[in-house]
Parts: sequence; structure tokens; C-alpha cells
Amino acid sequence: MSVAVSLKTYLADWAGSDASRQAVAATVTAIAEAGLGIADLVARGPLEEGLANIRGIDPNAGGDAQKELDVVAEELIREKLLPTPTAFLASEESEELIPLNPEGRLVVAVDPLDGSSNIDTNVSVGTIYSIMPYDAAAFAKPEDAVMRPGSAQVAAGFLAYGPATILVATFGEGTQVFVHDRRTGEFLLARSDVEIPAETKEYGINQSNVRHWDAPMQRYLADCLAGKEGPRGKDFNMRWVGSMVADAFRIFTRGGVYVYPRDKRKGYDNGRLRLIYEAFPLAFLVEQAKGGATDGTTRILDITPHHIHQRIPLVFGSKAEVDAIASYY
Ligand code: FDP
Repeated sequence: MSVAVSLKTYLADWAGSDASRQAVAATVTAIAEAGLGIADLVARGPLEEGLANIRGIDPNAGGDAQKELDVVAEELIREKLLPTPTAFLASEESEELIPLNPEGRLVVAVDPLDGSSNIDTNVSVGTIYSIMPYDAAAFAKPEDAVMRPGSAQVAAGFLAYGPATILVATFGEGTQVFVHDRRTGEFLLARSDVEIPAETKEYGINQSNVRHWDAPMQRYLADCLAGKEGPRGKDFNMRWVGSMVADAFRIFTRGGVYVYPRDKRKGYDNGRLRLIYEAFPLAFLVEQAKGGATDGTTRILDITPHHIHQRIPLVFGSKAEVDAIASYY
């Protein structure tokens, strides 16, 4: 029986003696370690005094109801990143960039706990991260370091805390899936160079909002619902966990498409997902797995942000289906 490659070994091989790569490797290791701490808290759920409950406290930077666990997750990540070459951390839970290592050469963006509206329901939630290079001399102010198109990312990934704690990671050379082995305590490479099937019959969307969508999105859904007899000529299946990391992992496993369009509700004119720490990393991972990611029409990785907490309509997954959706616009 062959021995699975650990994350440690994978990162050491990938980084070699390249100092920039070693910086990225140390940063991803720190995020994975923080993830194990978060997974532990998530698994203890209501047993953890004062945590994982649904008690809302102050609204976070974007105005969503915040659970205490979101804040604790950010603290764990921040602590683990302190000794790494991370200059600044951008986080869903903090209005401004958080300064870390003054000598740092990287800027990290995180959604510390994606899907947190599901914490109390025992559904998989997760941590999403994006890593870009940072050079103090190149930017007038630190914020400019994250106001760059997603194509500037050097690494991205997400952890999902479900039946297994998994890490889906890219360093720009394909997308790898690591699974945390509870027996050894290591993340082990379970699937390398994942490929999302180009075609799919499965979509994930919060269909209850159909009346708020724009006409192209409504037509797309109507054609899916029409099945074999309709213009798409096939019967579709719907799967929507409502926790993006869980929906994304399903797509990395068997294909499909995740759609969160803009809609007419107040605050949803740019959809729900955040560009820098949700859409960018997902788009990088998906493209590295031969899938597609757009805001409906435009490639996500080509978009330049204008605000740290900016939202964006998001479509990602099986390439042919992402293209099909673009054709409706
Ligand atoms: P959450 O606010 O719980 O963190 O990131 C936003 C997100 O969840 C995604 O994980 C999820 O796919 C989506 O919002 C769910 O939105 P709806 O509640 O509108 O279905």
C-alpha cells in the first residue's frame, strides 16, 4: 500500500529552496493549523460554552449578523499567522486590514467561517483564504495590496469542517484535496490535480429568490426546470446546502454549478458573496480544476476590486454550464 503524501511533504517539495514559495508554504501551514482549532470548536458546537450558539452580537463589517464563532475563528487565524511572513490580513470580520508582520511579503484575505448561518444546524462550514504577494514599496497604502485582480493570487484554498475536515488548495499548479487524518493528526493528499467535469445536470441556487432575479437568470432557471422537453434538452437536479464551502466541495467531487446572482432585494444588487475573500479564491481553485468562474458574464479573476468587502454575483463550477449561463445574459 502506498503512503499518502502529507501536506507538510507536499509543501516542502513544492517550495524547495525558493524563498517566496517557502513564505507561502509557511502561511498555508499556519492557516491549516488554525483550521484544526476551528474544526474542533465547530465540532464541540453547543458544548463549547459561549460559542457556536446562534446568539447574534455586533454586526460585522459587512452588516451580517455575526456569531461569536466567526470572531474566534478570525482570532485563531490571526494568532497562527503572526509568526509567518504575512504583512496584512483582510478578513470578513474586520472593517480594516489587520497589520501583522512588518517584514511580511504576503497579504492574506480570509473568510474565517463561511456558511456561519448554519453553525447551529451541524452542516459543514469552512474557512476560505486567498494569498497575494506584498511589497511595501509598490503600494501607496496597504489597502492597495488587495485592490488587485484575482489573477494576482499566488495561492488560495478552503477548509471545510464536515464529516471529514478537508483542505482544497491551489498554488497555481492544479487543485489538490487534502483530508485531515484524525489518527495521525496530519493532512494527507487524497486527490491530486482534481478536474471538475465540464458538463453537468446539477445546479445549486437559492431558488426561493427567483422573483427577485433579473430576466436572464429567470430564463436560465425556467429552462433547467423544463428538463428534457425544454431548450436545454436534459433533466436537472438541484442541490443547495447554503454553505458555499460544502456546495463547492460537492462540485469539486462530481461537478455542478453554484450560482448566487444579483437580485432586487435591498443590499443584493451585487449578489451576496464577497469578491476578495470568497469569489477570488474559489475562482482560482475552480479554474485550476478546469472549471469556470464568472459574475454571470465576466471572468472573476479579471475583476479589480474597489472595496475590501465588495460583493459580487458569483457563478462557478462545470465549465460548459458556466458558459451556458453567460449565454443567457
Ligand atoms: P453565510 O452567510 O452563512 O456565510 O458566504 C455567504 C453564504 O453563507 C454562503 O456560504 C452561502 O452559499 C450563502 O451565503 C447562503 O445564502 P442564502 O442564505 O441566501 O441561501
